[in-house]
Parts: sequence; structure tokens; C-alpha cells
Amino acid sequence: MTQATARAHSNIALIKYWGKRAGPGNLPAVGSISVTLDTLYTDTRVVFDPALAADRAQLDDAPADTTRLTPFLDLIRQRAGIDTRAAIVSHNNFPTGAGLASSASGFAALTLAATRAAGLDLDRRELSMLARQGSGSAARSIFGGLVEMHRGERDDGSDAYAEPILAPEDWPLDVVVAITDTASKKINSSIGMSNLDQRSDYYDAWVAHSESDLAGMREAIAARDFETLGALSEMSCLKLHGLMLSTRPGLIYWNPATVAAMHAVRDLRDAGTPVYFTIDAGPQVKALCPPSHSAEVARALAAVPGVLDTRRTGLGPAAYLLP
Ligand code: 2P0
Repeated sequence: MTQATARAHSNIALIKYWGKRAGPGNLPAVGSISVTLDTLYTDTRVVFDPALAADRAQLDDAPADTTRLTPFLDLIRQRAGIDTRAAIVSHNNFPTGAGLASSASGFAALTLAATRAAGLDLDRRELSMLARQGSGSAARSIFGGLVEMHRGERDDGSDAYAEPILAPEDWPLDVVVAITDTASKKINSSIGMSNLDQRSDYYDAWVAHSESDLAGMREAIAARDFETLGALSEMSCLKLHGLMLSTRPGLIYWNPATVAAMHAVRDLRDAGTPVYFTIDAGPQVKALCPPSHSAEVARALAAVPGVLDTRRTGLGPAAYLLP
């Protein structure tokens, strides 16, 4: 038996990934830029055990489906030259599958733990490419701080990996997560973003403008320009949700509290607080602000009708092994 345990932190894209280009292993149609989050993470233990006849998984103390996990573990087994089945035990310290990027932290933690347990010692770029094949956004959770995922051009995906832009301490930023629903979403991201070229009339425009959004965000980060970072993030989020709404059949991830929280963020901003929102494929609202404003932002969002809870987090580290 060989085993390893890893922790990977969730991430939120500021410039969003949505849509895949042709080819295997979640090749993104657009690049993306994200922040890794300190207080939202997944811990995953992987044990390769010759006594097992099939892979087994447990998530948050309940048996979990291995349909997506076995083909992913096969990639690792193939690379390591082993055939042993694995037992996976995973725990999220936040609601699973509700738009808090549990597949990002989950597949990043699984990638690090399973490669180590299989006897592999891959560099971060290889880990990122492998994690991408589990879930596109997981490629970014291999790294900490501000991270860019490259779309890549090659059919084999060998240039579709993430890289760090800034370490967490290089530019302290906070994210206040307003949780408006803890249920798992009805349409997962992979299904939501499938065949977009046939399902949305807006898809070509989304892809065509992504490079300029990424370039603007890289410049804002280099200049530590929070207002531009925030404005580009809010716009990328709204464009993403415009694309989702335009996708037959229209994908509506928001609930009334999501919309109320978006207005609350804009009201705070109108009153002088530097804060911007972003939202993933789910109903939670994430407010970006300098750390000096996060207590005030959390108080304001907690008071929004329908907001169940708030979580404050700074930027988190790269994925790492636990003892
Ligand atoms: C992102 N999301 O950039 C975007 C914004 C959600 C909204 O990446 O099919 O679970 O596994 O590659 O990574 C969520 O999609 O999808 C996502 P797959 P994933 O964070």
C-alpha cells in the first residue's frame, strides 16, 4: 500500500474560463486569471491498495461516485506504470458543488495526492496539466496567489497549463463570499459549457474578446491597480452570465439573494468603498476588496435578505502535501 494526503485551495476566476476547444482533457477555449482562496480548501487522501478490486471514494463522509475519478486515476496509473486501485477520502471545508469551486480544489488535491501515492514526483506545470484533465479550473488551484491559465494552441494540451502571476503576499486582497444557497447546482459546469458554439449566439463574441480582457487584467495586476482589476472582474462575470443566459436552454444560476447582493456591492461602491463582485456557475456572490475593507463588506452582505452566511478569505497558497 502506498499513500499520500494533499490540501488544495479553491480558486475564483476574475477573468472567467467557460467553453472548451476541441481535443481531450478539458482544453479551454479561453485563458483565465484567478485568485486562490486561503480559507476554502479540500483535503484528499489517496491509498493505492492491491487488495481493492475497484476504485473507491468517499466525500465528506459519504460514498462518492467514481465515474469521473477512475478515468482520471487511470492517467496517473498509466504514467506510474501501476495497475493498483485506489481508495480516496476527501473533505471540503465548504459546501460542495454549489459554485464555490469544489471541483477545482478537489481535483488539484487529488492530483497532488494521487501522483505522490503512485510514486511520481511531477513538477508544478505537469501537475497543473494533469489537474486540468480532471477539471479545467483545477489547473489553477495547483498554484497560490494570482494565477493565469493559458488556453494553449496545441491539440495535445501540452501548452494548456496554469502559472503563478503574483504570490499571495505580493498584493494582499480579500474576498468576501456571500452564500445564498448551499444545495448542489442542478447543471454542472461541464454540461453547462458543452457545445457552446451550437447553443449560444454570443459564444463567438465571448471567445473573440477574451484576449483583451486577459491583457487588461495582466496590466492591472502589474500596476497593482485595484479599481481596474475590480472593474474587469465584474465585467467578465457579467459577460459570463450573459453567455449562460443566452445558452439554449438558458442557464440561470442566480437567485433573488444573488441579485440583491450584487446591488449591495454596487451601493457600497457608490458610497465610496472599493469593492467589486464576481460570481461563478452558482448563486454565491464573491466580493473583492482590499483587506482593510473586508469587515465592512462582510457586514453589509450579511445584512442582505437571503444571504445565509458570509466567509472572509485572503489569498491562499499553492497545493501542498500534508503529513
Ligand atoms: C472559472 N468556472 O473560470 C469558471 C467560471 C465556473 C464559472 O471553471 O468541465 O468545473 O471540469 O473543466 O472547471 C467551472 O468549471 O469545468 C469553472 P470542467 P469546471 O472558474
